[in-house]
Amino acid sequence: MNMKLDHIGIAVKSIEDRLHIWEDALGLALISVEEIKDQNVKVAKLDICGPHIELLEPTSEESAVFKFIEKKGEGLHHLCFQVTDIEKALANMKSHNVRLIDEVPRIGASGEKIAFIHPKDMGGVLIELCQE
Ligand code: CMX
Repeated sequence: MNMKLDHIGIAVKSIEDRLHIWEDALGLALISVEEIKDQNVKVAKLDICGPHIELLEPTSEESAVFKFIEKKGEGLHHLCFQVTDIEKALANMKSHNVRLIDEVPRIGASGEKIAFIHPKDMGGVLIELCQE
C-alpha cells in the first residue's frame, strides 16, 4: 500500500513554552499556528522537509491531548501517514482485527479525510491516516 509519513504529533502543555526548543534550539522553521476547534487543540506546525512536526496543545480538558498529558506526560502523541485510499487502508486494518477509532473517515482541518487507529492494537502508538 502506498503510504508516506505526513506528520509526527507531539503533546505539549504549552506551545508558547516549548516552541523555542524546536524553533530556536533545533532550528526548525515554523509553518503555522492554528486552533482546531473540533479536536480541542492548538497546533504549531514545524517543517522537516516533507513531513512536519505538530506540537499539540490542549485547549480544553475535553481534549484527547489533555487526557494523554495527564496520564503519560508530554511527548510523542501520534504518527500520521498519508494514504491514497483511506477507506481501503481502514478496511485492510479491520481485516487484521485492528481496532479503528474512526470506522468512517472524518474531515480534518484542511478538508482532508482523516481517521485514527487505536494505540492499544498498534503496540502503544496512536496512528492517524490522512488522504488529501
Ligand atoms: N498514544 C498511546 N497510547 C494512548 C494514547 C496515545 N496518543 N492516547 C491514549 N492512550 C492509551 C492510554 O494511555 C490508555 O492506556 P491504559 O489503558 O494502559 O491506561 C488507553 O490508551 C485508553 O486511553 P484513555 O486515556 O482512557 O482515553 P480514551 O480511551 O478515552 O481515548 C483514544 C483514547 C486514543 C481512543 C482517544 O485519545 C482518541 O480518540 N484519539 C484520537 C483523536 C486525537 O487524539 N485527537 C487529538 C489530536 C488531533 C490532531 O492531531 O489534530
